[in-house]
Amino acid sequence: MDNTNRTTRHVCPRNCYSSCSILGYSKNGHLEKVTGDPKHGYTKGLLCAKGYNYINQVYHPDRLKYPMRQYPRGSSNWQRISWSEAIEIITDKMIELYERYGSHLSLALNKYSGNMGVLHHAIEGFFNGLGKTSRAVGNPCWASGMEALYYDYGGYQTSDMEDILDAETIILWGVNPVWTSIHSMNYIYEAQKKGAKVITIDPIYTETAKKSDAFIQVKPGSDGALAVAIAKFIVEHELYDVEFIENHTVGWIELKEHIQLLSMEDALKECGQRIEAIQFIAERLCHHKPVTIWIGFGMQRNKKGGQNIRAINALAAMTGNIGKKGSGVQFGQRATEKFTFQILKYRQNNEGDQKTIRPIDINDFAVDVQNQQDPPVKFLWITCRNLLTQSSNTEELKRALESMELIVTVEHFITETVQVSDIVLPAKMLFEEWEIVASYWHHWVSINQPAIEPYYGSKSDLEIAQLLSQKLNEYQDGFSAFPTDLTDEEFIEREFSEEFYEQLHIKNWRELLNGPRRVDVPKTAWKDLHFQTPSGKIELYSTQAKENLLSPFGLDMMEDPIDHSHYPYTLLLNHEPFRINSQFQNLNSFKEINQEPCVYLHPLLAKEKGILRDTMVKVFNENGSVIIRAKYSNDVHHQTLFIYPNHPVINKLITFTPSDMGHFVTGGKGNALNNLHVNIERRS
Ligand SMILES: Nc1nc2c(c(=O)[nH]1)N[C@H]1C(S)=C(S)[C@@H](COP(=O)(O)OP(=O)(O)OC[C@H]3O[C@@H](n4cnc5c(=O)[nH]c(N)nc54)[C@H](O)[C@@H]3O)O[C@H]1N2
Ligand SMILES: Nc1nc2c(c(=O)[nH]1)N[C@H]1C(S)=C(S)[C@@H](COP(=O)(O)OP(=O)(O)OC[C@H]3O[C@@H](n4cnc5c(=O)[nH]c(N)nc54)[C@H](O)[C@@H]3O)O[C@H]1N2
Ligand SMILES: [Mo]
Repeated sequence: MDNTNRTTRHVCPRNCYSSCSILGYSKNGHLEKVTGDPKHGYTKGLLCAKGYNYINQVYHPDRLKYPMRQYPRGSSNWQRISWSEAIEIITDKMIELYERYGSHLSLALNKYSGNMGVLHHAIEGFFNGLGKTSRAVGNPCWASGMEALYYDYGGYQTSDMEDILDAETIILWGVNPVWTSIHSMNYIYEAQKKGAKVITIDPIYTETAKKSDAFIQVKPGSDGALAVAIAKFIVEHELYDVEFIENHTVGWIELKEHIQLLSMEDALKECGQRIEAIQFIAERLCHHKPVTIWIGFGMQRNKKGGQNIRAINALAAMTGNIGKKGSGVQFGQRATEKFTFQILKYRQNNEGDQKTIRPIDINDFAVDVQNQQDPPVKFLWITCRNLLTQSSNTEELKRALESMELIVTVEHFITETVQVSDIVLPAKMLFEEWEIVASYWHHWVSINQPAIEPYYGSKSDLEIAQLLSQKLNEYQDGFSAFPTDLTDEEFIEREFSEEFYEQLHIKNWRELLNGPRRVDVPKTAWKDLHFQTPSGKIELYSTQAKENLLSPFGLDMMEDPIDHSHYPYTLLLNHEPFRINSQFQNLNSFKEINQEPCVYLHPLLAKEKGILRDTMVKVFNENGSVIIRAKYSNDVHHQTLFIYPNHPVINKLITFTPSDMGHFVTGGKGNALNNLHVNIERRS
């Protein structure tokens, strides 16, 4: 490409709060160094340990170089094949299935968040351009929380993190930014220096809790009960914000009546707190304003996850902590996603904008893919997804995959998912392709340009979609509507509208090459106090929730009808510092840190169970068991177990447990991964 020194702009496309803008330095076509981009107004020139390690990922000795075919599937007998052979095998199968079934419904796509860039939607665009196909829908990450926000506010906004500098109280509710969102910590530390008090609410005394001024250790899933207790205290002592409630909420009378019927004693028992803790939080919410509450994604991966988030939203609303600088509920936003998403919109002529999807639940994929009959799914395309490590019900999933006639995975490495595929296609990494990424947390949009030639024979997901389209159109003109004649840059161009340019204060997307831009949205979420709900106000009583057979009340106590006495402990698998989901673990520097997975338990529980420190124990439930080393920890709630580092083998304990919400806004219920009930015993 170039034999001189080059500096190029990139953006980390991983599923992460930070979406860092990166500068790449290359020499003679070799990437030499990466740094954070100081022009990024949120990350301010800093990366994380993984980001600084990108060069080791790009030139990793295990990185895939060429398309390969494994025969038979699962044998590890991989043979290198050419791109044209690969595309021919794949398109031949697509055509064969089309001729057999008279539709493309036997083709399924399972894509998720390995790369969050807009151009990575190309494969979905390609599937759309075929006609109706089967697709993984729903969201494994934040579905129940998003639906809760939808009922309460009608939409999704966050405040800039600078806003938190005005907070007097910061509540980190089920979020662990020291591990999962390190750039946020600088803002939190600064707020602390200015006098803000930070309270962390978590079943684990996390690294974030250790940096906080107060820590409330809750039982997993009991946040709704905790919120009910706090709300009852506020009502009893008439501490609520009458003016805010009257002007900006609906349903207060109904909600107030409802929570008066709920028992304080039950609520305290459920969350395992004393009234002093309740009083402390209530007083912070009412007398030490403004209060910012940050709700993490971890706490809503629970059967009650959606309702628990509604409860926290209600607390913020009844105390008037919304819409003012330094206050608000932070979760995630969609306000910066202003792309045209033209990349998804290439359709067969006769289909217009009709739905082109036969949905398969992404969270219950193992079961739901087998439910699809007439025709059954016979071809599976997996991309940006490590299905075998990031799904529930993995044993069932392996069985489900057996009935596929062709499985293709697009990847960087031989992952657990690649091992059960027939063909693997090597994907470009960020330093080799064009891309644009908008954050779901802060408000910055960044561009990614190629710095180096593609690694050996790797291609971008977009190029792969185009190759498929081209080959299918040789079979029959117009068989695929996905364009084959546009360059990456032309695809980018089509993602921007005049309105989006105005909001970024640029005239052309190439100006992003000078540095990331902030989308012009208010710095404080819901600053205008105009909500997108049917009433235009915060809905403490939601008719929409009621219509969807959920509790209409923003605060409620939810019963769990299942008897967990055989599996009385909750096993948490939290997101870890030296990986993003399943990515980066294979870097040498992290392999040393992420060594043997261990289960952490409270010494009192260990004593009760006769478990000695550092011995092997059995962790089990109705789905199976794992043998693992036990470590004592005073940081873990006494009814909770914590496994660190996470290991795919633990997934066999997890079947899909739907959370209460998610279907209405994402097409599938959330995944209550943190409702993993187990038992533990000495290894006999
Ligand atoms: N047990 C358990 N399961 C979980 C979770 C958990 O905490 N525990 N968390 C859940 C959550 S919150 C999430 S968000 C999901 C994440 O689920 P996934 O999105 O599946 O997870 P990742 O590991 O981030 O990415 C998947 C793969 O994408 C590949 N990849 C990266 N870039 C590209 C690219 O440009 N092209 C292609 N084709 N591939 C690429 C990576 O190499 C990686 O193997 O997992 C969910 N599943
Ligand atoms: N380094 C790193 N960063 C990441 C990721 C990663 O894997 N590694 N993943 C990215 C992705 S996809 C996501 S979704 C986010 C996740 O990042 P976070 O939003 O921080 O979510 P988690 O780490 O899943 O869980 C956060 C905390 O919730 C607690 N928790 C679990 N259940 C409950 C509960 O019922 N109540 C309460 N109060 N707390 C509970 C856990 O103990 C944990 O400390 O991070 C993103 N950033
Ligand atoms: Mo996630």
